[in-house]
Amino acid sequence: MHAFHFDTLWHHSGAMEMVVTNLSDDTVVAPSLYYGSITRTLMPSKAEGGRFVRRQANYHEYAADETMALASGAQWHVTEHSLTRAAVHSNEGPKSGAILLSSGETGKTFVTDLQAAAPQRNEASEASDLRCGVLPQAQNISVENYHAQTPPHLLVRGDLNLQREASKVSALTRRLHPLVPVPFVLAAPQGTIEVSAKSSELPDDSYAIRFAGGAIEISHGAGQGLFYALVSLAQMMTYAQLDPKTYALPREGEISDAPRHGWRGAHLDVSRQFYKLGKVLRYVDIMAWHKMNRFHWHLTDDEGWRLEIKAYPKLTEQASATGMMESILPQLGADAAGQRGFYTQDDARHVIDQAGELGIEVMPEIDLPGHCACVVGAYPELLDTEEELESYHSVQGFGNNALNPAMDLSYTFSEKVLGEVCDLFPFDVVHVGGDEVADDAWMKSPKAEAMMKETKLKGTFELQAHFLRHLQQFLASRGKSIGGWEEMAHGGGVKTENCLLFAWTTVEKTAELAEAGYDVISTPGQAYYLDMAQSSDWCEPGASWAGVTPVTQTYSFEAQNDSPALAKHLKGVQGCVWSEHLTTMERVNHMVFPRLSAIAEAGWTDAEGKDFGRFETIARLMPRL
Ligand code: TNX
Repeated sequence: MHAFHFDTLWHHSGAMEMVVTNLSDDTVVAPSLYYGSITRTLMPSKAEGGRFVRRQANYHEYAADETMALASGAQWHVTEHSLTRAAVHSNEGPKSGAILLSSGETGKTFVTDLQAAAPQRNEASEASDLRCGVLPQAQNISVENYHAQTPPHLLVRGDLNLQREASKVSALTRRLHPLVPVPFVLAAPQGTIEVSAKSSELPDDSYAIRFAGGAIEISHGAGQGLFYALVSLAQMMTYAQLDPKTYALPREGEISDAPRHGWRGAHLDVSRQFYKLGKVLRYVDIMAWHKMNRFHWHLTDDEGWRLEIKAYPKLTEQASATGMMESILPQLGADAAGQRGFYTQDDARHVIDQAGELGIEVMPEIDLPGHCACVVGAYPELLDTEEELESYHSVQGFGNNALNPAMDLSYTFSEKVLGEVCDLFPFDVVHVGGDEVADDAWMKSPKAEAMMKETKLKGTFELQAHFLRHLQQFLASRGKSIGGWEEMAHGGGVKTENCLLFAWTTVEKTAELAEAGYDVISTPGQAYYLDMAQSSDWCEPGASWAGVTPVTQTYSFEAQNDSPALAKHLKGVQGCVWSEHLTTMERVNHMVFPRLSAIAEAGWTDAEGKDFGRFETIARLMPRL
């Protein structure tokens, strides 16, 4: 979060007004301010509200009076009348800057675009809900009388919480759409449309926006209601700038909105391809812009382990690398040098914090007991030494890649790893995979044979379920629920309490798991796997095991039907981004968008509100990775 927000106003008298809002909890005594601006102060300075300290080229510094105390939520205005030039574009004011505290520290500051003093006002146009550029579509839109030219900014006025949320959504908009003006400013010239907000009895995460009398009023429920209202307004402002023929800001009427599902997830496989921290953060931003709220971070798989675990340093020293000299040879997309990369626990905290600010919980996935080829490569003691090598193969072709439920070390390893994961990730579900163990795994392990004899457990899947039930108990002792793919129900399965399963192999699987009593997230390969090819053309990239998935199929899929079990147990929907084929960012963007936007809309908007034509028009404008 930014501790300060910095707006600037251009006055036609030739003065530039700098307005700093203190978004922190603390009163700040005698702050200074620096910024870089191409519209420069001409010596000698003629400033009001602050004392000119120094300038070097575009660097400027001003100090407040020594007795000045800037309370939390309060604003400090400095107006400079002596300038080298008249500003004629919004990028000619401060581009960057920060508050300098008397302690010598710098306060994190968000800087908006320079605003012109007299915002343009225009006359009206027609009524239609289609001109509100929001995605996912809001549940009820009843507005009219659009601005012929949407103003660049809205002035947000209210308490500290509202100022913080608005500044945060402006910063998010800037990251995703850097070429349009930020939607919300906290100081503006007279005549700028004002936005106010109040909390109300609306359900959690819901909101309403009223446009009337030249002002905008938000009312919102608890949770993310205010944030979602501001994101909707930010989208309307942004798309009115980007495509003014199609989108505009209304002057009259009301939007009321609430999410359809509690879980609106997006998954990212960072094992098959490693994506740098910045891309992961951007993925989280894009999710927030779509009002998605659960990031499923697939951190481990056969091809690479991506999370620092203090108890097992070789997981990141060795298991995070493929290459000619590594235990995992170069796989999909890497040259002979292989691929390496992982996130430190500090990196993970960075993602968790940014996601948290944007209303997103991060669910980590540590894929167990299968998909562990790189793990046993780094720690071969996890294998039963008497088990024949390559005695079974996973569907992806890895030999002996599953931790063996007959070995104590499998439990020690999993508990130590999951213990660190529980400490690191605050979200109450930890996903432990459970998928795609070969159906003959461990059947040639003498240790597994002995265990089966002793316990009467039969075959791979009963052994697997035994192991997973143990993990479920362990996680419960740490106050967490277990998450896993649908195979967690095999072989007798894990307990239905404190458990969330992800149905993926077929469209029917969601209801089957719900009928078996499991809470379930619907993510069928046939609709929501964004690695599936979008057409049957030879040159169209993607996987094919679940068929061809054009965006129309993703968009029209409905996870919910009349099943009473689904009414009780369907917790939401999720898009999965498996990365075997996503070898370049161009491919990622080609395959993930706009299908991820379609899933976001399925998670938020009731079936009656869906309309492919409307969706397609706005989906084109949504940000890419
Ligand atoms: C199945 S979905 C997998 C992944 C692959 C994906 C490719 C699941 C639980 N397992 O390991 O990446 O298919 O579409």
